[in-house]
Amino acid sequence: AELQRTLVLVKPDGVARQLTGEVLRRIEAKGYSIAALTMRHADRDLLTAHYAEHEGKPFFEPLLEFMSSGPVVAAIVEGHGVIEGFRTLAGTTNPTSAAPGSIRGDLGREWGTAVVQNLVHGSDAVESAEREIGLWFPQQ
Ligand code: DAT
Ligand code: MG
Repeated sequence: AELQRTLVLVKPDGVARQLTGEVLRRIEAKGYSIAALTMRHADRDLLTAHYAEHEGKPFFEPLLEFMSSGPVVAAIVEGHGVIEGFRTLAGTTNPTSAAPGSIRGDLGREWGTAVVQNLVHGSDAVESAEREIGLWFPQQ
């Protein structure tokens, strides 16, 4: 697979639950490289741009509320096939049905909130990865 970059976020639930190290450990254990790393408390403008594809959906407002509820850790992760590879490490969106062995499957659960809180974000395509990296790491 081609050498790629992806944007990974440890979401506010992951940071609050002290799972940042566990997420980064799994990324590094897989053999991917962390090329940049930062912690920040995202504002509405950044999150609206980041999640533009979901604007207008019923979970959009709860998603922005959740994502701005605390700091997130953002990373640029590099590796061959890393875009698909990190999404496989993360597991499917809903932590209830995410496979055991994945981050969401092992560590996530449902909380009965209007938005699914699932610990991590990973870009889903080359174009979205580059767009998202530009938002979170404007200097890269
Ligand atoms: P993913 O994060 O797996 O790429 P997504 O891009 O479809 O999933 O959605 C972004 C986030 O929004 C997701 O991580 C959790 C939340 N979400 C998605 N679909 C949802 C739904 N039907 N109800 C509540 N929250 C949802
Ligand atoms: Mg997505």
